[in-house]
Amino acid sequence: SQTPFSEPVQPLKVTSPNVKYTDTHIIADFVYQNTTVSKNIDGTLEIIPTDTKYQFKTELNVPKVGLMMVGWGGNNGSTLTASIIANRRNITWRTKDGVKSPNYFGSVVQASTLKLGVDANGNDYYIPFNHILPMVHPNDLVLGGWDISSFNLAQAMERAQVLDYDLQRQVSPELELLKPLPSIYYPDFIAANQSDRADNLIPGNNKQEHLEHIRKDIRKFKDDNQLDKVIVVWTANTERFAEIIPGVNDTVDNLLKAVENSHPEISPSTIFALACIHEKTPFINGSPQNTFVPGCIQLAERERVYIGGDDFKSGQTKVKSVLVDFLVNAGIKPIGITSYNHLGNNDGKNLSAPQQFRSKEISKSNVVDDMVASNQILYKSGEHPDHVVVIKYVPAVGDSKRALDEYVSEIFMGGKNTISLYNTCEDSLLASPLILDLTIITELMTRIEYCAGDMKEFAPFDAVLSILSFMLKAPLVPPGTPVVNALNKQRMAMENLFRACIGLAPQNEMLLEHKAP
Ligand code: NAI
Ligand code: DG6
Repeated sequence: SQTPFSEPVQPLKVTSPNVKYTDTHIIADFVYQNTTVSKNIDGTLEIIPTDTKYQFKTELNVPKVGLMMVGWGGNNGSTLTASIIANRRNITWRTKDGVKSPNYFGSVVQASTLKLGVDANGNDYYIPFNHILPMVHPNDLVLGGWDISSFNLAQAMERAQVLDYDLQRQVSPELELLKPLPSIYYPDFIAANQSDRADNLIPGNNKQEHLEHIRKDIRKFKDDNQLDKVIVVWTANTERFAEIIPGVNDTVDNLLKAVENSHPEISPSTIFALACIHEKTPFINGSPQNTFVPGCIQLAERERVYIGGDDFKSGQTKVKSVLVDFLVNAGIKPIGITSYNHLGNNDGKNLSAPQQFRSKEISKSNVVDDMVASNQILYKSGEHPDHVVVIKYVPAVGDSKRALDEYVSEIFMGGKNTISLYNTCEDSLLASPLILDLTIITELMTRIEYCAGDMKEFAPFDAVLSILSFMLKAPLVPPGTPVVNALNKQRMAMENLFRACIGLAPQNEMLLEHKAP
């Protein structure tokens, strides 16, 4: 098997009676402190601090992991593949601004740090995010996937027009050897304007046979590359929403029956998700459509296979999930949020069709709900800011998306505050690192188990991986549980869970050592 391209990272050793190390695992005792609040009949609050004991067991060995992308030949898929090769081989390239070298900027796991604690002088001590627990390095991922377009990855990279020519030139020979597997194409689910690239298709119209075909592809990829695990990420075109029809996709049995009957409302992305679940392979949806119809979520829960989604949260929405959080927490009341985008890549072309735009409009529109609901001083029950999302296809700007936002807020004594933002960047250079974060954190989660209450043995987390929310616009959460959109809370959830796995208390910024030494 292939020698890893990355340097191994020594696992952290925490000195604490709450943490045990074996040759293969870290086992940490953790007390989850919370507060339950309820309202009495007389309107007073009943407030009870709670302590729940957990044990977290994390496997230390980093396995050999394959990443299979659906839509591998698209802008994100080709950009990520070329960039990983550039990083692996440390390829530098010339631009009019000078010589550039590869990096993983934009990846939380690879390019951000987290505060571990304080040093002897009380100064913050930061470590790379990916040192908190052993994680797979992107350079070591074995890449593969499917596309309805037959372009090899070199042609796909050229078509995407994202990376500089001098870099393309150098990675092309290696990319030419990579060719997406044929995929499933149900024309009704993506824009009609995509039909001219659909020349790499699994034959026939039988959806059960398509599902079996994808299962076989995953198994073969795993065997051929001697992989321990595969993670599949949907970075293919945005599909229209599937209609939720009782008797068709509302339960596991109905959904599997509907696939057998090739029901027209079963989308390609749902077929991929089902194939992955059957193969015990985590599946992440980077687009906005409702791939995870109720029957699909139920199957993932039943089979205990991780799923995550929906829709990469890259630029405009990430800023929104920071800015609205800031405004509302500062006691300022956003009343109107207007977001325009225009872009000229194939994603923009696909989104120029009304049904595909509608999927994106939905995922971009719900992102302020939890922040609005958190402040009953500013917003009465049911009150919500006006929120409008516009996307236009302008081929001339290519992958360089423009995002214009206006936030109008009500301030002190009837005043108004207007913030305008203008953001330009290559869309795929923001989205590609998110594919890595989603893959790496999902893989890590497959190595963490927990035990609490009267559980007799360790078990995996809920199949719906809400811990991935930081990277996703419309986070999928276990049915009946709250959705968190605020970016800072999403990051805290990740950091604190991983801290708990090595027996450390959640991060807090009280800095008592400086205030009350
Ligand atoms: P793209 O249009 O360049 O790539 C999508 C690829 O999927 C194409 O190569 C297409 O041939 C392929 N495809 C379509 N249906 C397929 C199927 N059933 N099976 C296999 N392949 C299929 O789009 P891009 O820019 O790479 O984005 C991919 C997805 O990620 C889009 O849905 C987009 O909305 C979403 N997204 C992108 C973000 C970004 O910043 N680039 C951010 C958030 C989400
Ligand atoms: C136009 O909105 C195209 C979309 O695919 C977005 O570029 C993508 O969803 C990123 O959106 P955001 O809001 O996270 O920047």
